[in-house]
Amino acid sequence: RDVHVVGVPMDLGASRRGVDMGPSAMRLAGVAERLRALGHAVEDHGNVRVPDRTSLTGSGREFLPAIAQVCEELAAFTASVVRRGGTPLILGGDHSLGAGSVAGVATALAERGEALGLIWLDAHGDLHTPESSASGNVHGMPVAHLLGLGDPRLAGLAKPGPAVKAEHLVFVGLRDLDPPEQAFIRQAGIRAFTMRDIDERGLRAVMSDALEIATRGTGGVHVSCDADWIDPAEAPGVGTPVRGGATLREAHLAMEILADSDAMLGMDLVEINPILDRRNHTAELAVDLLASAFGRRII
Ligand code: DIR
Ligand code: MN
Ligand code: MN
Ligand code: MN
Repeated sequence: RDVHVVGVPMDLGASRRGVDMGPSAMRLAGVAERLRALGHAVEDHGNVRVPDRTSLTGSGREFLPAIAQVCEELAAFTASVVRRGGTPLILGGDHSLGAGSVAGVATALAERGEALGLIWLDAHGDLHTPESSASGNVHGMPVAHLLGLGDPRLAGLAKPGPAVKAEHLVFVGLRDLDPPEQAFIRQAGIRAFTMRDIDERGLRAVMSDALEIATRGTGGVHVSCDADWIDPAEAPGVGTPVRGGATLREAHLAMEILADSDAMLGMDLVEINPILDRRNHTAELAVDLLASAFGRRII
């Protein structure tokens, strides 16, 4: 693969500061070198420009216009990479960036007449609109915007929108949904695998179903991985830890199954918060998981 890495040092979408340092943490953990060692051509394009939080006034949803500008630049990047046949790899940064990364991949696919599948690995649904969100945090909103809901500055980034149809979207790892998100999942018939599904059926079966949903009728799959889908015992350095997540082995197996599928068009690895980490453990884990997602084999 031709892997094109970009960092998005953004923490405007979250309450807690620190995920803006995620891209540095993963670079220090050797992300480019690890992927090169697997035989990929890797180019690191540096970071998308993100305004520093202290240079802005307000909080929460008031950061949406600034986030939308970052997402617009990011969408242009991922679209151009996919047009050239490359694989965009986005290092976050808070998950509000997903409204841009995924929109760009969807735009490039739409130009070939293809729909985009989306696998969202997360403890959370990220399905709020600015109206439904209690926290106002934009990292809780990217999926709604990718479906074409919410604020047009984020929802309108994919051309033609929406970026993703509900039938091509699937969640894996959910364990913390707000009531409006639960209602939306039921009403819109969104396919969602919770931690209970993983407990009961095993990761292999859940991931096979997720891939089946995201590949049926699509030209490929974008994988948006919020590090908080993994259990905080393994991944303590995340913006919003929730107990009861995927184990280390489940997370690797999910990535290995994605690699075997050969369906992945691009990937986000987001919400790494070095301030809350033990040393750089969580970023190192993220880089290990990326190696699995990009085809690392033991034998
Ligand atoms: C919560 C938390 N649902 C919110 N969301 C998080 O603020 O909207 N998403 N942490 O990653
Ligand atoms: Mn999350
Ligand atoms: Mn379809
Ligand atoms: Mn998320």
